Amino acid sequence: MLDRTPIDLANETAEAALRADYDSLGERLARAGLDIAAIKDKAARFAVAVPSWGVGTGGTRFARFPGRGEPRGIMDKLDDCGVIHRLTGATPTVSLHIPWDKAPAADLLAKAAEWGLGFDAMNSNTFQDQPGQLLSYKHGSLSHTDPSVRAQAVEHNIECIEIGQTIGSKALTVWIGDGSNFPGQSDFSRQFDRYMDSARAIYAALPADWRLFTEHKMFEPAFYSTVVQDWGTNYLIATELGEKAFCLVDLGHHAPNTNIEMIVARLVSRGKLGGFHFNDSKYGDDDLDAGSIDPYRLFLVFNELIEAEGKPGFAPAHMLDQSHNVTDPIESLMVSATEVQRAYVQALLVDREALAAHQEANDALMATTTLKRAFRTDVEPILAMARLDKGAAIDPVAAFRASGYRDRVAAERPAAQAGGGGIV
Ligand SMILES: [Mn+2]
Repeated sequence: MLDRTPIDLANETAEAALRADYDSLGERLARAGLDIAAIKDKAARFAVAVPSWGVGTGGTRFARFPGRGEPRGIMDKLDDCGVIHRLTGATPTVSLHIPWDKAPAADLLAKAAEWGLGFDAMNSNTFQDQPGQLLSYKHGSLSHTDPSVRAQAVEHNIECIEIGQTIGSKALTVWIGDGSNFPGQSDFSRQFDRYMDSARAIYAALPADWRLFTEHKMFEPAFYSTVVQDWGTNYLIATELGEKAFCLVDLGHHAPNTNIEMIVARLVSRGKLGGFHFNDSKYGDDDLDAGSIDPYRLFLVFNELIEAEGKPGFAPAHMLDQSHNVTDPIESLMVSATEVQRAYVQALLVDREALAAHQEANDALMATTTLKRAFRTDVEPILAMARLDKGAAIDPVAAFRASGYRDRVAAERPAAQAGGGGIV
């Protein structure tokens, strides 16, 4: 467990300066008609899920360089996730990945309860073969040409739902690696029809109060085409499956320069936005920490979400999904959770009445300046005060380093094997 003493000591030292900064920001916001306490309460309620696989060190196709004290299994992962939530107060749920995180439900629930954690969406895995698995996914899973491979993949997804039901999860996220590497390798239409048949079988097994999230990705592991390539395909899937099916937007799964915030607006307008996998990228996929390259884009995504707040049934799921190759995963996830929360709070500051008026008047300059004004506001005192109120850390990374947690688990957990590749 985490020793509270260093957190409390650091908070005591930093509290007076924080209160001064918070009061000063409060005065500034009040001049714009904004109530800082109400915004802080919203910030405190904002939550983003941590993926269980995120607390391990990631890797690339070339190598993986394990960190110290890497989690040995799901119980260690839940401890690490608990630390992230204890220090940020922003990550109350964990998203499990099956079969990596298989464990008796009672053990999972007991460990989660130790840290005050719950369970977010379940994630199935048909993009790699597992030990003892009968049929291979080398040439696809839910869209495979062989019906028995498709049946195996469907069965696995249903098992994920069943496991999720025992631990209080309410959603299944499906991402498949199916696609093709060469023009002509697959018939696009027949392949998609096979995918839809499989997806319908999974959807039919979904409990009444569950949601199904499908995640699109433009490339990788297939390098010519993927079956669920883009948001349009994803929207087709969610629409054809039914009202419990929604599109999941992973920020890293688009071509560079894609206008993701507009995709978000489109999906919101049709009630099909399921949620997000937050990360950032310079070139592709979910390589980098949320907000590390383009925090303005993250803000623009949240600007669309705030615009949609209050719409019936609008409840997008928030999760981090990123690979940590050179940083301590706990530190990266804490910073990322805070960055996502920051974008949310900045978007709350947008003067929507003024923005709408500028849009109606075709005043492009004032419209964009209205957004920029919110984005430029340093909302750190609001985030830090929300953390302090919860007993979390004013400065999570500093508190984590002072806690000695990494040294302690490094002593308990045997060093992971170096070498090998694989994006995890
Ligand atoms: Mn993802």
